[in-house]
Amino acid sequence: MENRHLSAFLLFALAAAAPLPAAAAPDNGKTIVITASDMLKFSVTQIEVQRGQTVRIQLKNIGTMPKDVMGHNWILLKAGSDVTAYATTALSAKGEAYQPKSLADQVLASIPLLGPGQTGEVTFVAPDTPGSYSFLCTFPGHFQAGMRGELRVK
Ligand SMILES: [Cu+2]
Repeated sequence: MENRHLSAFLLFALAAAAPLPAAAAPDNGKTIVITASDMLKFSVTQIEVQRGQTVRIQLKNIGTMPKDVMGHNWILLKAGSDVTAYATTALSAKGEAYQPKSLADQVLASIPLLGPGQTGEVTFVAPDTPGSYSFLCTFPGHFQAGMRGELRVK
């Protein structure tokens, strides 16, 4: 009897702890799939969203080179951030996977560094302020080679 009570309790606890159904994006949500390759390019460099819209970004590293020489991430910065300064600081933040903690307050959303064949994603709510928001890959040399783009909030 004790055991039955315990199992019932455990089942309840497991159900309560179960994650919510996959990031239930509302009907007005938008999903953008971006690929990144060994050619130092994002497949998508212009994204348009409505303010307050739920946005899901999926980044796929379709390259084959090892992560430590050709990793890719996706960092979206807040309005007014200096994207070049962020990229420059990130160069020396290898220990933080090129996402400098000292500038974390400038980041709106991010997908951490991915190796070949890996996929990452992030869901966020688009800012209420219309305008242009920069995104970039901060693996050394990639932003400088053009791995960057713009999310426009309308
Ligand atoms: Cu990259």
